[in-house]
Amino acid sequence: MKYISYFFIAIASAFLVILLSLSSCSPNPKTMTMQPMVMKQPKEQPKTNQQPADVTVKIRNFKFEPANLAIAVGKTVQFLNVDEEPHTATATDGTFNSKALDTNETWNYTATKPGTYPYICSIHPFMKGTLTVTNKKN
Ligand SMILES: [Cu+2]
Repeated sequence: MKYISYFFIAIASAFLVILLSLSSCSPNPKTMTMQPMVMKQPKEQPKTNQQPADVTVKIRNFKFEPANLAIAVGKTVQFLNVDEEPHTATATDGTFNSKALDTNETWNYTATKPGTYPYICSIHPFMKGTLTVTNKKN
C-alpha cells in the first residue's frame, strides 16, 4: 500500500507541476486585453486664423446667394464675392462685418451665438441677407 500512496503522491505532484506551468504560460486574458488605442492626430495647422467653411454664400449680381441661410452654432459660413464691385457682409446689429471684399475675395464667419442676423452690404445697403444661427448640431 505504501508503494501505491507514493505513486499517487508522485502523480499528483507531477500533475500540479504541469498545471502550474500551464497556468503560468497561458496568456492572462486580462493582460492581453487591448488598451484602446489613443491615436493622437497632429492637429493641422491652418495657414490662416480662419476656420474652414461649412457653407458658402456667393455675392453675385448685387445679391447674396442664398439670401437666407441657417447654420448651427460652431459652423462657418464663407462669403465669396464674385462681382466686379466690392461688397461686404455686415450684420445690421454689428455681430459680424466682413469689410469690403474684392472680386473673388472670401471672408469666413464662424457662428457663435444662436439668433437671427439680418445683414447688408454696407456699400450697397439694398443688398440684404439673413443668417440664422441655430442650436442644432448639424
Ligand atoms: Cu455691395
